[in-house]
Amino acid sequence: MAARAGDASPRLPPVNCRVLLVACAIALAGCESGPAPATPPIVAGSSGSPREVNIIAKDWTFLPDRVDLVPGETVLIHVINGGLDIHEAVIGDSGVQDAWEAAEAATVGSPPGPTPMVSVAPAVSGLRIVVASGQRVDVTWTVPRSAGPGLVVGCHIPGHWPKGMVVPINLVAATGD
Ligand SMILES: [Cu+2]
Repeated sequence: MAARAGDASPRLPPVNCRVLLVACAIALAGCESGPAPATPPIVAGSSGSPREVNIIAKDWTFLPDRVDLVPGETVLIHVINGGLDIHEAVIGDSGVQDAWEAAEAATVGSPPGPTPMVSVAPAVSGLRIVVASGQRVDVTWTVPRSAGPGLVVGCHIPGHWPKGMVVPINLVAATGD
């Protein structure tokens, strides 16, 4: 029964307080015995069952602040642009990021409108997903088995990289197979 304003608080006899304390102690002990993992286990994606990976672009960062990928797995990447500006997710090492930064910087000064077509040499093209504000683009991609450290997700719409639009990729072993 809900207490009404003006009701006197019921006074619990001392024995009930002790029972309550014991119950609390049991509840706390239960929490300590089975800590939940910080992140859920990763089951590597396959071509028939790609693992879904969400990357949210904002003005001027990405969420999450680190992207876990398993070398050789196939992922279905959802890039969601929650910002007001156009953004992109370029996945690659520093050579890939440098190539896109240079190519897109060359478009500065072009008339307003859709991002001009830009391209880089295939060897440094990586994976690039451009997403307009408020939109989502889904891309299925197989992480190269040869993927090494140094991969990041970056945005090279002119001016965005210097604002910090880059998050690291953490190459991990599958933990949930
Ligand atoms: Cu951006």
